[in-house]
Amino acid sequence: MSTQLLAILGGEPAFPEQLHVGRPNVGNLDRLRSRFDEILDRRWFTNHGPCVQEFEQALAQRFEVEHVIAVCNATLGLEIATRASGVSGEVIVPSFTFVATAHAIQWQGLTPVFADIDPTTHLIDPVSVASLITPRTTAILGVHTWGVGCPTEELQRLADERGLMVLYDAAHAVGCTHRGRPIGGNGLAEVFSFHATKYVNSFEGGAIATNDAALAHKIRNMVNFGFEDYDHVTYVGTNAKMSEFSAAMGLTSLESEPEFALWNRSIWDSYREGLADLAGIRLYEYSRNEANSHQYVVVEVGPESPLTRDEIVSTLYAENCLARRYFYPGVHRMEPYASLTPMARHWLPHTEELTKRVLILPTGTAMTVDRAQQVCELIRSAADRFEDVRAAVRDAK
Ligand code: T4K
Repeated sequence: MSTQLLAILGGEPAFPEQLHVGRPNVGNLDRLRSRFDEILDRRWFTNHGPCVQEFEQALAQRFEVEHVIAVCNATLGLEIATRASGVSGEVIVPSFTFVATAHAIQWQGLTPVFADIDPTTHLIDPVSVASLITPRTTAILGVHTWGVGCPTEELQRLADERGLMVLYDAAHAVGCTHRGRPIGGNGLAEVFSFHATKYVNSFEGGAIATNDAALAHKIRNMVNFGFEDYDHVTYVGTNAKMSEFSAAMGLTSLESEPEFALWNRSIWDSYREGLADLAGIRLYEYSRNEANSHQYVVVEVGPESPLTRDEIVSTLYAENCLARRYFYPGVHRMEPYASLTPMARHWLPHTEELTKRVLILPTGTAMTVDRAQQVCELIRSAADRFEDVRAAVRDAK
């Protein structure tokens, strides 16, 4: 047991500086600076410049897909991928996801319909999906949550039987495999995020991956106002282009991905060791048969834990460890969805339960194995003194 008094009980915070979930990984700074200099010298800043082209090629190779179109963020990427695919009416999505997945649908005047998840994998449940299909359903938008591949075969079979399209939100899935292959080629299209907080980042950014040449062509035009060439517009388009500076960051961070992977893995191992045997605490395990970035250190706090998830988050916050509740309270409980589908909570029992249990711990290159061990010791100390901690959390409210 640690002898240091917990900050929530009046001690000094364990960490002088805040530990974040989502501190950006950078990679080789010198390489990044030289890329920036080249861009400035070239005076070519956007509109599918050489860095964006190089980034798209590198990603296509990495994802083992025919076509990759870089975009300015994954939210617009999802909007464009679904729009270019001809999705209409209702789209089935998990509620256990970042709100952007549903917003990308709703923003286009389509209707997201929330499916439940498998409580073990945290992934969209095909049985729940099947129960929600109506004559208005045209697509399923799965999410490879934590970079773990959805049950793609079951979803595709269901979609084929019912005449639906399948697309994937692969925002978490850079550097991850599914059934032994890099995520990127499933369904009609898959959409990745390179937001600053992601494992590989381009400040803001995303990419749409597809093996469908006609769809790729349409997406590429839509990303650039619908321009086919200088004077010729073929679709309603938008501006979702990635800038050269973003692509430079993306390329630099992609080059360092193998180091990020090893770093994250060692931190994840440290958490695994440190949290072992703690009552009611389950670390989400990644399959040893698949590659995973270990970008998400996902902890489930069950009923056997002496402290609730929220009490643990409050304890860690006091120590300057900004653990996060994902994806609380569930998209179906956020507006406008809570008002539009107030009954959704009744068919989402696993989502309702999981959003109360999950917390995410900091990792990435700004973290260290030692700090991860310290975080575990803090959780252990808090469990040992749970009555005092509970009272302190209550008093702090
Ligand atoms: N689909 C899924 C499944 C997603 O998870 C996401 C995004 C999307 C779609 C949409 O992708 P994008 O359109 O963003 O490309 C973050 C990110 O903003 C978001 O990209 C991400 N998912 C989501 C899971 O997490 P917040 O609300 O947690 O971000 P924020 O600002 O609180 O930052 C997290 C922590 O990181 C903070 O404690 C501070 C630190 N931080 C953040 C930034 C931006 C830094 O240290 N430096 C930074 O530059 O949403």
